[in-house]
Amino acid sequence: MSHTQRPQVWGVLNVTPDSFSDGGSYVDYQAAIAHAEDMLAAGADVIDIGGESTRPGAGRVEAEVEQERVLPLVEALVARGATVSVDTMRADTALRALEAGAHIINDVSGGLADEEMFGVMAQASCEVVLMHWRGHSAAMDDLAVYTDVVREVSNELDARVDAARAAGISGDRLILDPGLGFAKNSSHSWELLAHIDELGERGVRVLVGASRKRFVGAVLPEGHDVFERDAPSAVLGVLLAEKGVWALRVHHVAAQVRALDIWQALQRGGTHG
Ligand code: PMM
Repeated sequence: MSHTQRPQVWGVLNVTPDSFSDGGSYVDYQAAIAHAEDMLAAGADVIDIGGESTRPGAGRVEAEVEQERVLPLVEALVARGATVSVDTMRADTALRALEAGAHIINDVSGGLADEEMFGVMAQASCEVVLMHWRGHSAAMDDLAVYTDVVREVSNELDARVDAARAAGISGDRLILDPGLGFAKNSSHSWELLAHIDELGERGVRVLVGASRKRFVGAVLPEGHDVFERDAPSAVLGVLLAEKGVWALRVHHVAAQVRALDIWQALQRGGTHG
């Protein structure tokens, strides 16, 4: 079935020195705010702020460091009226982010990294992203072992949904994410995307973070610059919209927003503008 509903666009704000495609660019507070404002002006629905890199092989940062990076930005962007998501696996960071006004907690570990996380989420009324995850970045490439990646990711996400509900987080607050590149090689990620509609069949919203990832690069010429992945990522975002994906987490917001504009113009029969 082909879908026509426009997905949300979430702009990535990595406040880390070492994230994969944008590490170091926005560690400075003013640079981070300026980038967030650019993304909002370009049409981002949500700014997703992360203070801990999750690229393959990355080590953990201290909670205090993560919070020093993230919390001032949450406060500033909430004060500007933005919808703010915080990308964290730590319950304490999530709690402080919610106190600072964050609307969404994006836990790439789906509540597995910190046993206090679901309790914090249950006490709040925020939206909750549960991503498929098998282990911390330092070890995750070794965990990319599946016999049927679509079924296993689906089952493992179902288990997280059940655990979240049991902890008191209602299903309508949940957003599921297949966790592309997290304990997945390129073929795993492509296979998951080809079957992404199956994840949506349980009636829970689906978020996808494909932007600039390795598996996108695997289709492009060797030696390409990471920024050359933005246009292909935007095309992929449109194809995922047709498959009913509810939100796209992207680095280049303007590219994705324009690609969706073109898609909608085509839906309307070329009456755009
Ligand atoms: N990917 C990264 C970080 N956080 N959160 C969600 N929900 N989904 C993702 O796919 C995801 C994420 C990887 O790092 P990046 O910020 O460099 O894309």
